[in-house]
Amino acid sequence: MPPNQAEVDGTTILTSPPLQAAAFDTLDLHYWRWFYAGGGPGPDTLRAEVSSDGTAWRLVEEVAARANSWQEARIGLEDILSFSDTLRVRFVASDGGGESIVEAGLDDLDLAGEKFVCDPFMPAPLARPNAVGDSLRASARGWDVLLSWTSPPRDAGHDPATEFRVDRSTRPDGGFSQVASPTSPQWVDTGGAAPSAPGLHCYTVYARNSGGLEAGAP
Ligand SMILES: [Ca+2]
Ligand SMILES: [Ca+2]
Repeated sequence: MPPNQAEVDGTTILTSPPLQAAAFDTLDLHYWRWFYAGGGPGPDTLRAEVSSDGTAWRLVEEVAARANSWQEARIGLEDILSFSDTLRVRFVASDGGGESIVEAGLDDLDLAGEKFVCDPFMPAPLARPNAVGDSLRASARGWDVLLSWTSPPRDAGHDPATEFRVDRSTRPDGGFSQVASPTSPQWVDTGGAAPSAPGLHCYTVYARNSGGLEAGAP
């Protein structure tokens, strides 16, 4: 048989059935290919293409050089198209530009990928902390008010505080509202002692963690 019989003339296309790929986050297309082109004008090519819908095709690779031997290819598809449950792969062997001897072969094709499943991490809730109690101290530093207190200790029924709620009022019997939530047992009320902020300054501090505020906090 002459070598230019039983070889590619024009275009020969091999298309996969639809593949269920929507669940994947990555996919590698892997195969071995044989491509031979010679004896005439080009372009003579072997193209690998992929499609999400079987209609619009995107190029994976195009081979024009004759290898005349089995060559391995492995190409990640996640940057080429979005994955669907109708993903198709096709190979297009073309003898263009006039008769050439064009031969193409494929073997050992597989698609392998990964899906990443991330569950939200839910740490076990802490037991709410002991109270700051009467450890709160206030002192003036220039025109600022420096507050400091003792971080309440952990014991059998209480976990450490992870932050504190600082409330402020202009009278001791009420009217408090939150002004800060520091994570260490101190806070500076900047300008709290300035001439522009005359009058009484009352502060309360409550310990808090993921289990809630200290017992008795409003
Ligand atoms: Ca041909
Ligand atoms: Ca040709």
